[in-house]
Amino acid sequence: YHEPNCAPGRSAITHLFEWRWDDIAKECETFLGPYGYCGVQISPTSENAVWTTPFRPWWERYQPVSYKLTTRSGDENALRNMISRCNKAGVRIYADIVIDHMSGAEASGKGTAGTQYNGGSLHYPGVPFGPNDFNNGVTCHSGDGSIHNYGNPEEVRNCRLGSLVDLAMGHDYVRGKVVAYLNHLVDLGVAGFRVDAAKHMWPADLKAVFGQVKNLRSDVFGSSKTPLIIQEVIDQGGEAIKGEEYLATGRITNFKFGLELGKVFRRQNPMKYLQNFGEGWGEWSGNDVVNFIDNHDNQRGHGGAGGVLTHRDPRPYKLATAFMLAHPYGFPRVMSSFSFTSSDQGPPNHNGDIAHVSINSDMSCGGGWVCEHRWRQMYNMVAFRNIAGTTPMKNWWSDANYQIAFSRGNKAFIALNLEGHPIDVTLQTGLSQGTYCDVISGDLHNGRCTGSSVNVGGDGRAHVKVCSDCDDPMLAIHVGAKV
Ligand code: ARE
Repeated sequence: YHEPNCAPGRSAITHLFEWRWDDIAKECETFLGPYGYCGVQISPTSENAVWTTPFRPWWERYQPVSYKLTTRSGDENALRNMISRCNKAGVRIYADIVIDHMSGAEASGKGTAGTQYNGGSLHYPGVPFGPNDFNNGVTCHSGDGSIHNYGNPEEVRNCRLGSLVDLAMGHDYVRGKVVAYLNHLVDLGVAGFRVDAAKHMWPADLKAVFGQVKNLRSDVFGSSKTPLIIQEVIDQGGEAIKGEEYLATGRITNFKFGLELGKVFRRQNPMKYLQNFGEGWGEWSGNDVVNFIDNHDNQRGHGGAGGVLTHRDPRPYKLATAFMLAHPYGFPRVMSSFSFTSSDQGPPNHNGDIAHVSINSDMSCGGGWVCEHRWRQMYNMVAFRNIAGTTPMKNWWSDANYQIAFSRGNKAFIALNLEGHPIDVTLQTGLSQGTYCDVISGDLHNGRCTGSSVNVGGDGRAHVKVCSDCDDPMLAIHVGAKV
């Protein structure tokens, strides 16, 4: 459950938040495959409640009403087609699964596939689930049925998150329906799951569920491969429920990571302390985590927000993301957002139908799609990570509080600067003699660097210059972009 199942040589995923399935298919073929992304976390695949007040918020997708595969991103055929095209392009798909709960108790009507449901009376005939399949006053003791006290694990797991009606995952019948849903996705060719609200389910119940999920398709992944499981457990310290409780069933979302790097790249904690970042900072083992700078919740003030960097602060955000991708610790996820002015606002749309992503001539996106994953500083660092592979961090250098550099063995080298003066010094890069393109300011194109370049001498040393008052105060070179 910890193995990402990437195609060989790939090592980072992106979350294409609220994208349509047909756009993701195209993105796999034209961009993600060629530029070396391992895979995509997609938005929830199950039929959800349709909200009109507020109008079609992004979060309606976190309110399932059945396990039919029709959502605003497309229907089952579009999903199947996308997964198979992405797999052919060498890009894996990780489905966001919402299995802790169904819709809000206040919601009723028809879902995105046209299925009737009623949250108030706990009727979801599309599954079917009924009143006996949910936690109730016998299992939840919070008084009003919702979670208030995160210090009480029983309340967090048996009561409702907000008003979301809470499935009784201890029941064999409920487990069976969830397992069938997950096996359906495995049959379509997914490589794994992001498990929404995992913290709100008992670890033993998750173990029982995933224990019954079949192995991945052998025609795509080889024999006896299990899905990658990314459990959304928000543990920033100080609560009763610990990330550790979930490591038997896969990786967990590392919310400490973005919080800590947010502080560093906002200049609230010296960058030079990053020398032993990762496990050395009290975070979980690298094999147990998925790391990210921000996610679809905390970038807009929902779950676990506070202090994280987002695309709205592009300068420190690009530095933090480059550090994440350059550093060997953990498995990274690059956020890909749509722009918004209110925290409920859904994706770009026409009367509620999600709009296609438009691509500009410089490869960036338009039409309200931010596409951080298409920023050169991001995708070139994905290639840097792929090239670095498993080579350890070496040649650490730090000078002032906010100037650092390190290499990944003899494969790649990066320098980052947030001081008020440039880096202008000769450093050991670990690389062999030659001229390398700085992949932050440009690319290797027709045997030449379109941005700046670095000359490494026969002794591995190079004169490293990094500006201080520029947009991208960093430099990165690797053996894949050697002139
Ligand atoms: C919406 C309304 C609610 C209403 C509900 C039902 O906002 O008022 O009761 O609908 O009608 C997303 C949105 C929610 C939205 C929900 C359903 O963020 O606003 O509710 O969709 O439409 C906790 C959980 C964590 C969760 C975060 C948001 O532990 O699992 O809250 N994150 C996931 C997803 C979200 C999604 C859900 C779960 C629900 O990533 O996108 O919600 O499926 C501390 C704790 C955290 C806690 C955090 C916030 O930091 O440590 O555990 O996170 O506070 O309470």
